[in-house]
Amino acid sequence: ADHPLATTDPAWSTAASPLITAYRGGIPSRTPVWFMRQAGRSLPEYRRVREGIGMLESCLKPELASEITLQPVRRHDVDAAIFFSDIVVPLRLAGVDVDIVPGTGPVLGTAVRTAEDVAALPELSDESLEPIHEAVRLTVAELGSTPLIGFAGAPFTVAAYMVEGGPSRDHLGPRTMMHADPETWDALATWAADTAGRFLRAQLEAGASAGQLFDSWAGSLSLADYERFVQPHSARALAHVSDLVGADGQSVPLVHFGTGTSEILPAMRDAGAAVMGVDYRLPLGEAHRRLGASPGPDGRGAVPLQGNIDPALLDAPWAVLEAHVREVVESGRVAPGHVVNLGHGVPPGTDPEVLTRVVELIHSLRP
Ligand code: 1CP
Repeated sequence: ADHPLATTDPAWSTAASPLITAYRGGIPSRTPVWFMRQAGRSLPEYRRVREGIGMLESCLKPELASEITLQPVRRHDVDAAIFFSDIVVPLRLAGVDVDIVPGTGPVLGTAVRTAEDVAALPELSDESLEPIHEAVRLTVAELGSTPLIGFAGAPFTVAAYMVEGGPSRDHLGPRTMMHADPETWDALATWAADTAGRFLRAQLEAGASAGQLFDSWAGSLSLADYERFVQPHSARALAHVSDLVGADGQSVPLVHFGTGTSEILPAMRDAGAAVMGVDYRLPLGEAHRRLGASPGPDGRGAVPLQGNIDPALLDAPWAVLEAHVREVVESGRVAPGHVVNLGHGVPPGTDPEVLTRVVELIHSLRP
């Protein structure tokens, strides 16, 4: 049976918002836009509240996480908030020894490499998710009809950090493990899928209106490896929340995103999310064509798209950036729905006034 979410108060309903309308393939009242990594170092107000507080620590203080989530909405008038957290927060909540090192990213106390390491991983409990519930409740109470997007890291991307013990460029460790020790890989990716699914479900049950699965590094996989070793686990993570329905009785929109995914986009869609995020490497028209050209096992072809302004152009002269943004909006018209975003996260050095101006431009273009 479908599981209705808590936010059924019509005054707070986000069902008619431009974001949710476009995610469902409808025509929104204005062209929706938000930015991956819209909260964070590009904002002086973020740097101020984060002073002297570690990254993971700030994710686990509900008032602070909520405040940081709201900052870019106030400043840029974007059409969604994305919950301020990180893909390794559920690992920390489960009891895994992990930290986010400034200038580096997630680092584990000990890498997870053997069957024994995987068997010893602690389970993420419902009680440990309470700070997440509370931060989301505080945030949606302030957001009103602006939707909050919850998220989780996909099993491959999270497992890549776990096997390597930290960031890596080519993700050799997890890619070797898939072939050299497929049973251990399967157990690790299953753990990562259930952990991601519970983390995402906590955010949606507490009031988030949509969810995004970040498989940021899936582009380092061949299509064959993606299909065999990754897609079933991403599908398992998404299945944790596929029974959830919003205030309008329709299922909660889920977005699936990675970088360098041009060759695996249809296979990623087949993991089950309703919307595909597209990185800056693939024009939206081509993404639409590739998805439509290979309808998956359930017959689904082209789907609503999210993307894909090249983050590099945020630092280009305005006339260059403006032409690019107009082209992205124009090319998105082929899809059944389009939410404008960047092709990856906001670079930390971005001038926030440029982002505000990009939002104004997008809102001035007919949906
Ligand atoms: O001190 C700081 O400000 C640290 C920088 C930072 C921030 C602001 C990290 C460390 N994580 C975050 C927040 C974060 N992480 C969000 C917030 C919401 C928003 O988008 O505004 C989100 C969605 C994430 C998710 C995340 N973390 C991803 C997936 C998205 C993506 O950018 O690809 C990944 C890969 C991570 C790992 C991570 N966390 C932080 C860093 C620097 C990294 C990448 C490290 C690497 O290069 O491998």
